[in-house]
Amino acid sequence: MIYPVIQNNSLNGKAVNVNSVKVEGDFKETVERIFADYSIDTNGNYTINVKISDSRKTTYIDELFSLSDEKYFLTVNETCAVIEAATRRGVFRAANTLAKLIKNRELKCGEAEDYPLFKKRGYIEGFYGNTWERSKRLSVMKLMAQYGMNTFYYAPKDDIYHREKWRELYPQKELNELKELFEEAQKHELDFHWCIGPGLTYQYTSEDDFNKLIEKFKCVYSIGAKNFGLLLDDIPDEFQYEKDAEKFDSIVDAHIYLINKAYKTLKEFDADITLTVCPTQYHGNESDYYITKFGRGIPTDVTIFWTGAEICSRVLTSREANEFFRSTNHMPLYWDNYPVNDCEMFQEMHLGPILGRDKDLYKHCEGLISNVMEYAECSKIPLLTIADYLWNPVCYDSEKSIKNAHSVILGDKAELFSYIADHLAVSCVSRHASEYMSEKLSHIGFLMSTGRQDEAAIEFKDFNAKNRECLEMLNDKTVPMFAEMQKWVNKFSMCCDLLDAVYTTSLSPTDENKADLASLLEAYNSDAVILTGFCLREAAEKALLL
Ligand code: LTM
Repeated sequence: MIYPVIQNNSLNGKAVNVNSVKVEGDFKETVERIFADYSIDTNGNYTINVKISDSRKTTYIDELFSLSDEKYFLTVNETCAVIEAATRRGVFRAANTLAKLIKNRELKCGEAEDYPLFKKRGYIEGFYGNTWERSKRLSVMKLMAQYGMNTFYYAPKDDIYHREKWRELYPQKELNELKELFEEAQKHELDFHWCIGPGLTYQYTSEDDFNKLIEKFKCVYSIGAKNFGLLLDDIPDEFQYEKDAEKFDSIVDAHIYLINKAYKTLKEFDADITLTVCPTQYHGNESDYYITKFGRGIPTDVTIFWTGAEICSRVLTSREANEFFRSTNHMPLYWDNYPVNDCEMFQEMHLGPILGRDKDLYKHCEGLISNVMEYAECSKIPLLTIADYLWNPVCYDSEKSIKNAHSVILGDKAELFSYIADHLAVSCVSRHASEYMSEKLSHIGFLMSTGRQDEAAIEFKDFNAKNRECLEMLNDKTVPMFAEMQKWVNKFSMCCDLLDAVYTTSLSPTDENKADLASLLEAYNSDAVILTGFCLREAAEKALLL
């Protein structure tokens, strides 16, 4: 099975064994590069023929009643495969699918028709904390494009030129870095959106501030970017300058004034420029005064970010999205605060799959943009599940998707990794903690209390041996993801010791064993990093009472 799941797939005929390919037709270079990224030789003999056709078949998506530039068809037979699409982006998607099928040895004769259901599918660097390093940025971009995302928003809260020093133009070095990122996004068919967050110090009545803002947009425009974001989240919701308070009745009027003026100026400068805005009320009740007035006060082609009922929403529903549209005349573009783990969440590691987003949400919103963690490598895991959901929400299966994500990122390390991953899924989308460990401990407890000590011993030793094997693997810092997980790995090490002490004390509840267990438990509990759920503490406390 490849991910994201193909919409209509009848590639189920005779198996085709392909070791190398030869590309012919349109976008040859793009397709060859994609195959090279999967380490598939492009000097071979299985022919891949690319045809561009702008027909109803290659562009229209029935479920959406709209055209898409990402739809494609694949026809596979024993000697060649044909890709049909209307644009480079469609060919890009098709080539990734074909490369995955070949790489997984799953290529079979037949046909496939594929297209995404969410229009905008992507991620935003919109978190507080250390900004991603260059190489990590490039690596996440490439991977997410391979798995069907089409959008990237640049808005790191800790890029000083994005927020704190918004008035200052990027120095040449930083501008060059942005240019590289923009070009990389283009290469991978990701729409690049550059955002600015001036609201901490912006004076709405100041012509000077307005001109500085436009100059900043123009500075980034000079690298080729045309999709912009004006973010007014996490700023004071009261006026900071007397002149503003005199001119505007309320803060929302100032925001509408700024957005309309900026949008008009940018559009006059270049009609292709697009604008996304983040309101100061970006979550909650869709029909509150601020957000209703905000939406109705700005042009309908300006996109509005919305995080749902909460800042980090457990669910995103079609009903709420419809309500948002009814109030604001805009479909929301979800700024989905998952897997981000900044601010109060900094002790959590969010590695679980995306959950709780309605299957038909794509009909009621502009798209969904996931806000990532400061840990780029770790973010790849939940992001892969988000990419699956966004491409084909109807067939999205969170368990299969997360399993695939583990194997994409960790290969043959994936199985052992599940011993720590069991504990790292607690977030706004799920409260389930340590499900596997909980099952194990309760079964071992049952065996012990029914006099089956031998069976309990085997099961316990096997379980904690796997935990320790996992721990040893995690101590390999050459795996980029493991290096990022250090504080959770340290706590996992304490967890393994605690488990041994629980077992030893359960078998032999001497004062000495209990004292050892109590001190390990105290150390475990006083480390604020969040790892296991209640089951471990419960088992330890029970053993102490024996
Ligand atoms: O969510 C929004 C629109 N803004 C900020 C984000 O920058 C931050 O990463 C998240 C999660 O803490 N919360 C916010 O309010």
